[in-house]
Amino acid sequence: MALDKYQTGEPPAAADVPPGTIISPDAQRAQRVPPGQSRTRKWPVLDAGEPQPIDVAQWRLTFSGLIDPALGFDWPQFQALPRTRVLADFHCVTRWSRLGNLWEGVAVREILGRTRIDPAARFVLVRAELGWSTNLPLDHFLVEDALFADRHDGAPLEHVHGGPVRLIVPRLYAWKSAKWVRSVELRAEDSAGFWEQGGYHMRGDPWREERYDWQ
Ligand SMILES: Nc1nc2c(c(=O)[nH]1)N[C@H]1C(S)=C(S)[C@@H](COP(=O)(O)O)O[C@H]1N2
Ligand SMILES: [Mo]
Repeated sequence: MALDKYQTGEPPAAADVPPGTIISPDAQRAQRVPPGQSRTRKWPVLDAGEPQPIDVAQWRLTFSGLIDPALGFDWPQFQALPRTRVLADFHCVTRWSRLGNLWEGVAVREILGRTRIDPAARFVLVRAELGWSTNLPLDHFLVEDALFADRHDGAPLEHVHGGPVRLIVPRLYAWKSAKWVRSVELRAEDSAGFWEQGGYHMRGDPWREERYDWQ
């Protein structure tokens, strides 16, 4: 389903989206395209490598590090969690932005509300299939519009876009939104992920053009 009505570039009104949808702050701006970005209406596929299709019978999402207790979800357990819906823009550091994505899944807050976070936790390291990883500050992860998404624009998330489940962190560049997500570790110290080790920014705010750490 192509939800073209969300791709006008105009800020959506609450009445334009399904009831209960969180409209990400970026999508509420009058000017929705961050500096140095260009709009695309297509949805490019971008990754460092695509894993084999994932059988949900083998799928698992785990949370470890500075939390007590650690958490883990298999597919039926994940599907039984309370759901959320987020309308958000998606900004790739290679300079394309796709506006008006309707994501559905389970909020990061919903999951981390089920454990106790050690006050020393300040960063997260997110790991995905094929050893890929990305890091971000914990306070940028615990926002109300960050979620583990299994649906996009009304359809199950396609494998090439990270299905069955990917992370979506709408307020940061899209490389923080790990496709084929497997685990999350809460940490006291920051630890560079796959592209961060190659010089990409440890935070990655598109409105500050935090593309590379040397900027
Ligand atoms: N596992 C994994 N997740 C990833 C990547 C990757 O290489 N591997 N690339 C990131 C980058 S740079 C972008 S722009 C988005 C692209 O998501 P898309 O292919 O669904 O457009 O995924 C992000 N998540
Ligand atoms: Mo990207």
